[in-house]
Amino acid sequence: MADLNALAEAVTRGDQNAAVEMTKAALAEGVEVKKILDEGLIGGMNIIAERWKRNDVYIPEVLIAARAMKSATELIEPELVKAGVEPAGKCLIGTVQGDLHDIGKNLVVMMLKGAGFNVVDIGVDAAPEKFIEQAKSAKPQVVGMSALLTTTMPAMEKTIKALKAAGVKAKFIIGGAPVTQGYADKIGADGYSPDAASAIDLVKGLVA
Ligand code: B12
Repeated sequence: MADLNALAEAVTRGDQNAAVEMTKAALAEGVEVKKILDEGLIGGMNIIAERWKRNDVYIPEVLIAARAMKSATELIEPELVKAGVEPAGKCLIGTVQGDLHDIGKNLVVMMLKGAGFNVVDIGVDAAPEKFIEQAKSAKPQVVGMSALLTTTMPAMEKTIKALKAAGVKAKFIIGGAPVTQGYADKIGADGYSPDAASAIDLVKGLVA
C-alpha cells in the first residue's frame, strides 16, 4: 500500500529519488492523483514551510525539498490535467523593472507551487507593461512583485498604478528584503509578507 506520509517525509528530506519512486509506485497502485499531491507532495512542502518559519531549517533545505517536490510533480502533472484537478489559485509574479535579484522571488514561486498554486513567473527586470500584458493573458487572482533594491522599490508603486489603470482585476502583493508593511500600505498594495513561507498564507487569504 502506498504510504503518502512516507512520501511527504521524503519531500521534507529533499530525497528526490525516494519522492519520485514513491510517486511512481502510488500512481501504479491507482492512488488518486489529488491525494498524492495533497497528502504526499503538498503535505511535505507544508511541513518544510512550517519548519522554515520556526527557523528549524534554512534556505538550502527548502530548495532541496522544492526540487524533490518538482521532480515528483512532473510525474503526476499529466494525470492531474486528465483528472481535472483545480489548482488552489493562479498567481503571477516577477521582479520589478531595474532589479535583477531573483533568489527570493524563486523561493516564493516554489513555495506557492508547493502549496498547489498555478504560478506564472515573468522573471526579473519586468517592466510595468510586461506585468500588464502577462496579467491580461494569464488572468491571475494575485500579482506579486519582488524588489531587493531601495532604488527599485518605487517601480512596485509604478507597476501597481499601471496595472490598476489598465483594468487588471487582481490582488497586488509585494515583498523583498527592503520592503515593509508600511510601504505596502503607502503604495496601495493589498498585501506584504516578509518571507516565502508566510507568502502562502497571505495568498491563500487573498484568494479565499
Ligand atoms: C545575491 C545578491 C545579488 C546577486 C543577485 C543574484 C540573483 N540571481 O538574485 C547579484 C550579484 C546579481 C546582485 C547584484 C546587485 N546587488 Co545585490 N545582493 C544580493 C544579496 C547578497 C542577497 C539577496 C538574496 O538573494 N537574499 C536571499 C533571499 C531568499 O531573500 P529575499 O530576496 O529577501 O527574499 C525573501 C523575502 O524578502 C520574500 N520575498 C522576496 N520577494 C518577494 C515577493 C513577494 C510578492 C513576497 C510576498 C515575498 C517576497 O521571500 C523571500 C524568501 O523568504 C543581498 C544582501 C542581502 N543580505 O540581502 C544584496 C543586495 C540586495 N544587493 C545590493 C546591491 C547594491 C546590488 C547591486 C546594485 C550591486 C552593484 N553595485 O552592482 C547589484 C544590482 C543589480 C540589479 N540591477 O538588480 C544591496 C542593496 C542595497 C539597497 N539598499 O538597495 C544589498 C542589500 C547588499 C548590500 N548590503 O549592499 N546582488
